[in-house]
Amino acid sequence: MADTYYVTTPIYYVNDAPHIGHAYTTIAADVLARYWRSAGRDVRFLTGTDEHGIKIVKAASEKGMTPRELADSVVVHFQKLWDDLEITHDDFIRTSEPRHERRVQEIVRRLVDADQIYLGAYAGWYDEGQEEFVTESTARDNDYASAISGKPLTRYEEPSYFFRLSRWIEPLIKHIEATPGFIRPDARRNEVLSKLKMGVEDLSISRLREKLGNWGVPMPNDETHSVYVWIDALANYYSACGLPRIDDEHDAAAARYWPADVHVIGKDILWFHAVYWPCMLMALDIELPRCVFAHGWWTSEGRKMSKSLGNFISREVIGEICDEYGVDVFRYYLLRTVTFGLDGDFSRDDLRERYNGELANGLGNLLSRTVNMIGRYCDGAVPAPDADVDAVADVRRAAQALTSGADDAMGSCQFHIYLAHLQGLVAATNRFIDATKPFALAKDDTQRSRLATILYTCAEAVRIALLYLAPFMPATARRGLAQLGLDVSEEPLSVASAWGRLPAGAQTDKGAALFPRKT
Ligand code: ME8
Repeated sequence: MADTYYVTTPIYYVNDAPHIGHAYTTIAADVLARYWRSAGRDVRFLTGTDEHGIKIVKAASEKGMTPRELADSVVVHFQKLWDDLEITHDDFIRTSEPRHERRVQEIVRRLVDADQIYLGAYAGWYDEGQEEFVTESTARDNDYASAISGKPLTRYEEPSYFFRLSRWIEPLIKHIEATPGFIRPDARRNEVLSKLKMGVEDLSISRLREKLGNWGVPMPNDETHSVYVWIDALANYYSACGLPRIDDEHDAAAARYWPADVHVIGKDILWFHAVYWPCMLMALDIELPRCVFAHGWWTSEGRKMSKSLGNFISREVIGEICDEYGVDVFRYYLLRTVTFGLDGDFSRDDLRERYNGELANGLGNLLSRTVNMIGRYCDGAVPAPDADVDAVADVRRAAQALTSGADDAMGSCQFHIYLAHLQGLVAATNRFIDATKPFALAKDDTQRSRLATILYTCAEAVRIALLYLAPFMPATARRGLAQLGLDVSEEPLSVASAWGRLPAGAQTDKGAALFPRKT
C-alpha cells in the first residue's frame, strides 16, 4: 500500500468572505497535495470552515441572521473560490456538522475522564476578533485593544472549565527540541520555544452557552457551557479522519491518514497549533502531527490590506486577476514571489514583470521555440537523439537538480527552492539553444543528427519542466504537454521524469502561446 500523506489548511471563519490570505494557504496546501499525489502517495487534503465562537455569533446578529444562516451563506463563497482556484481537497469539514460536534464531545469527555479538565473561573481579557485570551500585561501594553484588529478587548468574569495545559509544557518543549522539523520555519520554532520557557498557564476551554446564544458544542459534562472555539476548531484535523471512533458511519473512515504530515497555517495562529493542539493530543495519548508550517502574511501594494484603503484583495479582486492572467498564473505567482514562511507584498507591477520575464520569456518562449523548430525541421515529430552534443550535459544537470531536489523541497514546503530549480532548467535550456544554434544547423544537411539531438534535448527538458510545474499550474502543464503530443502521465513522477522517457516520434502540435505577453 502506498504511504500516506495528510495535509490540512486552517478551517476559516465564516464571519466574512475569503480573500487572498485564505487563498494563499489553500493553494500552498493544494500544491503539496498535488505534488505528493503525482509522486504516488496516498494523499488526504482537508480544508473547511470554523463556524462557532463569539465572532460568528456577533457577525450573524449584526446581519440579522442566525449563526447557522450566516455560516450557510458564507461557506458557499469558500467552496466556490476553491473550485475556481482548482483546489483538489478530498474533504471539506464544517464544525457545525454532527460528525465533528459529536467527536469534539468525545474528545472533551476523554479529557475529563483523564482528569485533564477542572472547573474554575476565568477573570480577564478576551480578543473576540482572534477568539483569544489576553494576559493582563499584554492587554495593558496594547491599551486594552486587540493587537491585531485594534478593537477594544472584552472583559470576562465567569465560571469556566480549564485544561491542565501547564502540565504538558515540559513534554512539549522536549518534543520541539527533539524534533527539528516539528515547527517550521526555524525562526518560528525558536519564537515558540522562548515563549514556552517564560511559562504557560492552564487554558480556559469553555464559555457559558447563554453568552454564545447557545451556539457551539456543549461540554459533555455540563451543558451550560460550550467548548472553547479553538479547542473545537483544532479537533477538526482529527475528527475529519473519523476519529475518535464514536459508532457512526464516519468512524475511522480516514484513520489511516493520522497523524497529519503538515498543518499549513498563517503565522497568526501558530501558538494555537504549536502549543494548545499538541498538548491536547499528548493529554489524549494521540500521536502528534509531524509538522506545523506557519507562513507569513501578505500586504498589498506596500500596505496592510484594508477595505477602506482600497487595496484589499477580496475574492472578487482575485477573480479579476485570474480573468486577466489565468488561475494558474495567480497560483504560481503567490508561491514563487515570496519565500514560504516570510511576509510578502502583492503588487500588480511585480506580477506583470514576473509574468513577462519568467513565464512568457522563459518557459513559454522555450516551449514555442522548441515546438516551432520541431515543426519546421522535423515535420512536427520529435526526432530521436543520435549524436553526442557536449552541451546536453548542462541541460541534464539542471534537470537532475530539479528532479533530485523536489522531494526535499516539498517535504519542507520550500516552494521557492523547487521553483528556482524549475526555472533553472528552463534557463539552462534556453541558453543551450542560444549556444548550439539549431536554426543555423538546420541549413546544413550534414548536421542532421546533431540537430536531432538538440531538438530532442529541448523537448525532453520542457517535458520535465512541465511535469514539475503541474502541481502549481495544472491546466498550463496539460496544455504544454499536449503541444509536445503528450498526456499528463499516470506514472509516478520519479518514473515519468526520468531523462529519455520522451518517445521519439511524438507528434507535436503547435498551439496557442502558454503565456501571451502582457503590456
Ligand atoms: O484563524 N496573509 O480563521 P481565519 C496571509 N478559524 N495569510 C492570511 C492573511 C494574510 N493577510 N490573512 C489571513 C482562523 N490569512 C481560525 C483557524 S484552524 C483550526 C482555525 C490566512 O478565517 C492564514 O492562513 O481568520 C491564517 O492562518 C488564516 O487565513 C486565518 O483564517
